[in-house]
Amino acid sequence: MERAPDATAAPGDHSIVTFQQHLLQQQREYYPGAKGSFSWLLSGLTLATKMIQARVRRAGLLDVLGAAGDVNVQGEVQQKLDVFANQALLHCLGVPEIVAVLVSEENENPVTLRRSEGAGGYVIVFDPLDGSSNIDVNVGVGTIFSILRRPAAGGAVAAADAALQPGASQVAAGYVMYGSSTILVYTAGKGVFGFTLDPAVGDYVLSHPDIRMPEAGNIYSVNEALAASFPDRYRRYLDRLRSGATGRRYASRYVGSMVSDVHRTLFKGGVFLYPPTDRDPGGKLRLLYEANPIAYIVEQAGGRATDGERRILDIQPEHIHQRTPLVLGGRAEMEEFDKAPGAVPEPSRR
Ligand code: AHM
Ligand code: MG
Repeated sequence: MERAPDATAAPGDHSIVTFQQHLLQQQREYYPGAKGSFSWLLSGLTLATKMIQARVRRAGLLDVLGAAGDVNVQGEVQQKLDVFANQALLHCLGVPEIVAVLVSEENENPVTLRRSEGAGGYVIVFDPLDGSSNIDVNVGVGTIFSILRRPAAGGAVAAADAALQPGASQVAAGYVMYGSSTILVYTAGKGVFGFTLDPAVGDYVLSHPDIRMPEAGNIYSVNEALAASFPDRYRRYLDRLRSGATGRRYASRYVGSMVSDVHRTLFKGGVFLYPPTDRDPGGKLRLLYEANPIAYIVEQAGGRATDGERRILDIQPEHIHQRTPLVLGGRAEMEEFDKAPGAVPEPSRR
């Protein structure tokens, strides 16, 4: 895969493309009538993720400061990072002229912005810091987002319902992974693109144009400690992957941070699963701000994502915090899953 040159090593090198430039290029090509509000909204989103990554990068230091900060009246350093991430996104996206409703994993109810009639064409749904329980041990975490249009019925649609659209209606989706580098992976339905944050210039630079998932891989990714309570079909599928019956040899990798596990699956191929369990019979992951945006990216990269039975992007959500089982992977792994014998119980959704 072609990599962008080092932005700092080649002053004046015009082959460097920032995320903002990429958006403008795509708009010129596909949406010539666009008025710029979409790219404005994305610049708010990327600003928030830069603020979050700056905090994540100093997480261990902030813990030290946090102890001293007990005497600090501001109390800022005591904030948990997921609360900080949520506030950064709410702040940077709280533009009533562009955004009507914000839905966050961290907020029980949707946040409605006061806007004048006709303003605020978008609904943004996000998980501010997915996998945040891993932050204490320096494991990659991420922000996941999904962008929808506000339903045409305008003010008549209650805020709580504005986000209840199937994933197939997403205008754009992406995630930012705060890993060994900070990378933004993004789709607006015209392929998947990766932009690495260049700390020297403070901008996301196109590093992975047109990401395609390998058709077959050799990694499966699942929390195997829960396997005893997976439905039979999932257990048999995993048995087949382990036994070599598929004709391929598989290794197991599980970070427990969805963005990290999905990112690896996107680049190296294979399959990622979060099946129904006795603890979470409807699955653990959230449909609106975890499964949908990731499924959109995976499909755009040539893979598939299902809840074990249905295409994730076809599911009509009923609640903003609804959960779903999730199976996503490359063509070969998903075909094997389709063939695995045994019925999946109808998922009971929250
Ligand atoms: P979170 O949104 O509370 O961080 O939970 C979601 C995370 C995912 O990142 C990850 O795939 C999953 O939970 C791991 O769950 P488990 O520890 O049950 O394997
Ligand atoms: Mg999450």
